[in-house]
Amino acid sequence: MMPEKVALIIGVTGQDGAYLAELLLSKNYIVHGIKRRSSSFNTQRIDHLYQDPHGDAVRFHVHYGDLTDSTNLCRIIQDVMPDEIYNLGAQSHVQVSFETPEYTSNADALGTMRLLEALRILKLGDQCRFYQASTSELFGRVQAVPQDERTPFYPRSPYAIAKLYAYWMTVNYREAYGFHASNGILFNHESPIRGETFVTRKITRAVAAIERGLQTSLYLGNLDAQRDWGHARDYVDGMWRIVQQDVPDDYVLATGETHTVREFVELAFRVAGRDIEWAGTGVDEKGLDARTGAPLIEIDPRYFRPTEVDLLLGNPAKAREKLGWSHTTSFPDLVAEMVNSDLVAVMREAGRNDRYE
Ligand code: NDP
Ligand code: GDR
Repeated sequence: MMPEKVALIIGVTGQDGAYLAELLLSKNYIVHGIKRRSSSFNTQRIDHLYQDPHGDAVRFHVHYGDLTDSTNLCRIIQDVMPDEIYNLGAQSHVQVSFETPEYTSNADALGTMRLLEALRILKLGDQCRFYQASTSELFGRVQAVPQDERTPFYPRSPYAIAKLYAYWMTVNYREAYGFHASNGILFNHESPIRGETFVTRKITRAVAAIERGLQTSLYLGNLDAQRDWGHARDYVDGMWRIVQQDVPDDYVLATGETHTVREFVELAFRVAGRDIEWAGTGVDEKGLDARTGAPLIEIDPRYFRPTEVDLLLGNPAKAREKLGWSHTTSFPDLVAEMVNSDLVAVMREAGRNDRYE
């Protein structure tokens, strides 16, 4: 058994927060998370980890907080006295960041500064390790293929620009004040609990709904974007490994494979037993059911971004060598797990679970 450590996860209600909380609890950590107040429930991904706070030996605690509120962050850190902070909190949707650039900068850029500054004010910089959720979006208009820790950044959205600030603040607190602060530059990672407006989950939910007769077609944007997609479960293990290193540093986590959105669509429908044929070009392109000719995929220009990131392909050699990390879930297994999970989920939501579980 490892010695008992205390971790604080900002963004514990998100996809990665939920997987990381599970991982750390399995490693005997006491885990604290920060959740935002919301008018409807936002804790579905961590409800299974909930422990009655009135009981003995509670190991999972959730506090109300927000990256835009420095005094709240300072107080929580002072109360919790964490050994490790994982900053996974963010307005994390690239397209939404074009609509909300000020809020995205406040939460994603200044929020990171607030956490680092709280550690400095509380004089905890030498005892609390810090992980920053940096992103392959930093590479944006890519300057080299594949991308690694030395590839120059060229961010292409308010989200990526806010994350660039957070990346450099993390490096700066490491260099200026000797913090154990590290960036994980993570390429896209997905799972059955991925947010439903990211393209992978949007596709797998639609495939399931179409398969169950609850929906006829799906509108998408740029089908030719290429992403290096892995499974979130593998990536939270990488985050933990980064924080355990004696010397803080920055690491790319990626699979080293890239696929188009179009390939993701084809594979997801194939898992559900349908083949897609493409017809037309540009915004008139359609994905047709190869057997019936029914249009399953249509293009909606609303989903095109003002500036796109065309091709992401990571080189995880440094993580492999120094952290002993590599992904374990293949692209086809990831797609299959997501589609199969959504086939069950959409029927449960429609109140028809008895027929499919
Ligand atoms: P999610 O969008 O699923 O989760 C984001 C989390 O941040 C949620 O818990 C959300 O709360 C919380 N949050 C949002 N705004 C604030 C705020 N103002 N104050 C406090 N918390 C806030 O993202 P992922 O789990 O997919 O990603 C985790 C982190 O990793 C993010 O920072 C993301 O930008 C980054 N990243 C993700 C990658 C991926 O492919 N998934 C790749 C590279 C980086 P709520 O539930 O209430 O919305
Ligand atoms: P991304 O993920 O922008 O890479 O950011 P997303 O799944 O939103 O987009 C991937 C690619 O698919 C194209 N696309 C669509 N995207 C969405 N959301 N909806 C559509 O209908 C659609 N059609 C085509 C996009 O144009 C894009 O090229 C994710 C987030 O998790 C970030 O927080 C994280 O930093 C990066 O991954 C790495």
